[in-house]
Amino acid sequence: MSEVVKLAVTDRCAVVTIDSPPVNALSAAVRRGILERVEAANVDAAVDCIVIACAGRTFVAGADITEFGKPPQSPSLNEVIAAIESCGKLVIAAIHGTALGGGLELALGCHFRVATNDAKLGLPEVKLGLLPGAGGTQRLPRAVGPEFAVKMIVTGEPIGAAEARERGLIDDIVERPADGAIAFAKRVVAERRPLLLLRNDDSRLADARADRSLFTAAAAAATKKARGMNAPLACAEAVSWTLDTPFDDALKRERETFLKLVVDDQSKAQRHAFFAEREAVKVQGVPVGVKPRPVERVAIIGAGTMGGGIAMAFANAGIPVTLIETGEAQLTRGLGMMQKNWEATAARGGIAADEPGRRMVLIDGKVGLEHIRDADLVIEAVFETMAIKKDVFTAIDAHAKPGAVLATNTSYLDINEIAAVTRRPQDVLGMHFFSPANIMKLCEIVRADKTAADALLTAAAVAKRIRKTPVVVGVCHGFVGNRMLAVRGLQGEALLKSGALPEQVDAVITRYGLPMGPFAMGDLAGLDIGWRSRQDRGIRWDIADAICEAGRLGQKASKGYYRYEAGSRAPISDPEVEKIIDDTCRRLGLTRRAIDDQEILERMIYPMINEGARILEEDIAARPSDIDVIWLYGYGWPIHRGGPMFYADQVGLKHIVGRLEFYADHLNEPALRPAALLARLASEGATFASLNAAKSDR
Ligand code: 3H9
Repeated sequence: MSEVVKLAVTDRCAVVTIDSPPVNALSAAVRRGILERVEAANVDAAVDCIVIACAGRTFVAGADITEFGKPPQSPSLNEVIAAIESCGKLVIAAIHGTALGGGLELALGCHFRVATNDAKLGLPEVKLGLLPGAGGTQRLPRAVGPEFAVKMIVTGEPIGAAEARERGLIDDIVERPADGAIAFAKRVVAERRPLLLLRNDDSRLADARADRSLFTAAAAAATKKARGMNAPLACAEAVSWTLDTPFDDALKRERETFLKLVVDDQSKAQRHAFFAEREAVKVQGVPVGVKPRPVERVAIIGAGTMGGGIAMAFANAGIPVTLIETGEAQLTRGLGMMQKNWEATAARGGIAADEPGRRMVLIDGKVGLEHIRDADLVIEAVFETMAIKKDVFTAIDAHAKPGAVLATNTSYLDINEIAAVTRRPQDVLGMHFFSPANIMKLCEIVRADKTAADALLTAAAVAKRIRKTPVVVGVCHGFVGNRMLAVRGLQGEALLKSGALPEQVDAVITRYGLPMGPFAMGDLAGLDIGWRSRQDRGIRWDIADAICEAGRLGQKASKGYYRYEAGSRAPISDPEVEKIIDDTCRRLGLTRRAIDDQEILERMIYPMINEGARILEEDIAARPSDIDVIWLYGYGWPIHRGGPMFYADQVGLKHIVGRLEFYADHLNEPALRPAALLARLASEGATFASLNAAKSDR
């Protein structure tokens, strides 16, 4: 019998314990083990009831995602659940940690469910581009009603034990899962409660069956943000079958849909993103045994938009912060902005009403750099100018305690140069947050030439503690994300010169799935930032510069690549912009032509992939999947497209190399020639996925 599932009988109760670290996923061995143990307990005359519980940190966190796409092995989860349902003895799930996906479906197949107070329950399959494939779309609506079930399944968000109890998803909250379940089972037996299976209980469906509009409205609200994704719509449709399709037929249709989605590119992309995120946090090139330094207090220098956002991220995770400014007025403004921001979240119901106050207590505002002295980690978030950064780091070096990790939030600058002004370059690195820093998940951890391994691990560990996804990158202008963004920006400018208009380029990018096109994004950020940076580096972008020279600096000037009505952020096409583009091109002797959407997509995205390949050649990023994580969590790359490098594999590297060669020739742009790595992978018929596998520690 399988070792990953154990059976012990106490007091006429069989406890089936799944023990398959790290998260008790339902691998073939676990499924087989559950089936064998339940069948054994069922025929044991000394057993009246069966408890299904888990060892370790969590109840079953779902199907084993690594098995998807491989040939199915029996028994299927549906078969395991069917065996539980037909066994005749009382079966109860004892939940702690998380009961997710197939884990919750397993529990829904039991007669009763109890959970510890801190447990979380949900069906997050949609986040992997799937629908629950083992009865979840049919049993959850029978437990909590179809309107709430469709919300849970389409968003994939779990609920806590208290809400699960209130909604009827669990029957009791217990202190210790297995003991609590046994006690609950005994009460059920003593009270002679009927053993009703969810598959046979349609009571919660009655209202929506009588008035289908109740469900339709809930499904429409839940799928509103589906934006080109297949899974949310499939989830909603499957839940609707509870209203008109017999249970077993619906189960069959659910299974068919699951099998269709699991081979869909969108699900493959979302599963790639799941593992890429987890791989990214494994820092490469760190000797075994190196440990992160302890961090209890953090100092953040600069209370502007970035510094304030970073401070909020720490306070959100309960970590005290000393927030430092150069004067009282700046400090008061910064603290005021943070308070307002939290209060707005509380007003929307995002956090409890008393949370803004509790979080503000964690922020200690101070004037003067000497106040960094108690901090284990110092994060500098001042103006993006090398001279200022050097001054600040000289002062940090003078005041920070020995062993403190010293981080700069620079987006572009050379961290080796910044580290060189200190007497401790081994403690200096980059922590590049993305705006708004309290929301965006990405943190590029920039390893400079002399950064010590334990300092690097400290920054990565701290980023995880504040619920960011850390990705370690090397030093270069713009690191990974902004370096690729700059390439896209340059191609945007080139497309305008060829004949495209900003609104056409932006429409192609948003249709692809990014939240904003490059020109609307430029207007939002302010066009003067890039203009100034180009001037500093002696670079000219004729159209972009002409737009700025016309006083069109973006939303703040009510005009940039678009015009904006007072009080509105909605971009409106502006003939004046087209005239600036035409005039500039005429002055340069360029003839503009009609550009189709496919050319725009290729010229926007393939050069980014090419730059990604160069970044890998230079070891600035450790794995192609790290680049994907950066774009997914720092720039809103659509999750169902998996990131630029994953997308490249889907399109085919040979095709991309061919198109880059074509554009390099036709546009006379040598920079578009395929990078050596990209050309090599394409010629070998290899993929970026093969590089991921080669570099993975798995
Ligand atoms: C499903 O259930 C389909 C069904 O409808 C049935 C159809 C028939 N499989 O996240 P962590 C690994 S779809 C395989 O760092 P945490 C993970 O890769 C599934 N592996 O821990 C990592 O490995 P490594 C629905 C999995 O404490 C390690 O476990 N369920 C799985 O921060 C630790 O993970 C979900 O989508 C899995 N299901 O968070 C839940 N889950 O150390 C997915 C995790 O080698 N899981 N691993 O890098 C999660 O959301 C989080 O892992 C969880 C723990 C919240 C459970």
